[in-house]
Amino acid sequence: MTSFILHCDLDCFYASVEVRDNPDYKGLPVIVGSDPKGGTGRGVVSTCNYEARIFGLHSGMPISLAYRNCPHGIYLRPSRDKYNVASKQVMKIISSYSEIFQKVGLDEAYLDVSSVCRDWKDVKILAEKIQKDVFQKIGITISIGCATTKSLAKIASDFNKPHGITIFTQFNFKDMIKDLDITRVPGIGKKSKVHYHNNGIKQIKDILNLSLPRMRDLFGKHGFWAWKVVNGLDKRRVREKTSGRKSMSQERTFNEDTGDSVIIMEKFREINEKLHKSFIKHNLTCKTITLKIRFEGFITYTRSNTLLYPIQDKLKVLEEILKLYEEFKDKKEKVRLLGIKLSNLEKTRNSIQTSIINFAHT
Ligand code: TTP
Ligand code: MG
Repeated sequence: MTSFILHCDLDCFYASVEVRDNPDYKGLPVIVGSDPKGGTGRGVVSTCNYEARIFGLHSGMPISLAYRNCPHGIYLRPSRDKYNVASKQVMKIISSYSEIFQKVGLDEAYLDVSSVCRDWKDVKILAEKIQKDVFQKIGITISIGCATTKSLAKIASDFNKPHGITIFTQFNFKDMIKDLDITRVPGIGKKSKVHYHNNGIKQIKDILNLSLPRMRDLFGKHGFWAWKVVNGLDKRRVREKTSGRKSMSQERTFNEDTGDSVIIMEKFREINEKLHKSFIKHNLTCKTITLKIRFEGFITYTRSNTLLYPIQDKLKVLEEILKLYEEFKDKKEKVRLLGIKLSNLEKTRNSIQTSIINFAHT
């Protein structure tokens, strides 16, 4: 099944919020950053709008240089509280379009819409709807990239900024990315670029022309990753929302402290059974299992194990708990309380509603 992944990135985020709140700035170059002090200021540009980018201004540029290139710009100090509020509002809107949502920083988010879209036409309609929704409700623009993997979706969102929607299908993505500079590949920055350039690799097509073993020979793990990205083989999943729940736990205090291993095992089973029921009900998996054990005299220990893969199976959870319990089983003291906590929760993939949301008509 084809995955449909969206990467949403707000356009010149801080500057967009400033222009929204001061309509007089519309159409003028707006720079958010430190005080330029007439060209002698220290510090850098946090961001600037696209009107300012025409003058060569960009994030991270010394504010003095920005001022020299664009003295007539509107220079503003950042109002972070305002940006935090706008970010929360935008994220709420984006996350309402799919349960599989991952926020990255203040102004980026991934959405897996595989279970709500049948084809790329649906994906486009959905992206347009999100874009419109954000603009109407929050008053700022967003660019959206749609592709089969997270990294390709990220490259796509940057493809046509601002206020763009770019779709890389499984059929056309190589053609769409081949002429881009290699620094568009997430992970290839200014430093690693030099190494690639020294080997004659400047555009994405130069990577596409190499085999995986060759890329690995030349650039090690880094090359392996870049090759996977441009060939659409980045398998990372969009982290799934867990309805805000971070962990699930249950604990039981024995009516009487006990050293009886049969009673202790029975209690572990009972707690695990209870947790498993909630797990099934909420379609959750966990990666981290924590044992809590309290002995007589209130001496309490917790021990955790984080697995490489999420689990839901109740026998597997019990097995992990018993492994953690090993350390305590020969203790002389009697046990007063036992607890299990499951954390690092994710929604299971098959739990995502398979019904197609008829977003085209809402
Ligand atoms: P970005 O998404 O990198 O940039 P942007 O949203 O301003 O512009 P674009 O249209 O290219 O996406 O960063 C998001 C916000 O993070 C940005 O508005 C300001 C802040 N930021 C800094 O404060 N310093 C920085 O160096 C960068 C890159 C961003
Ligand atoms: Mg942005």
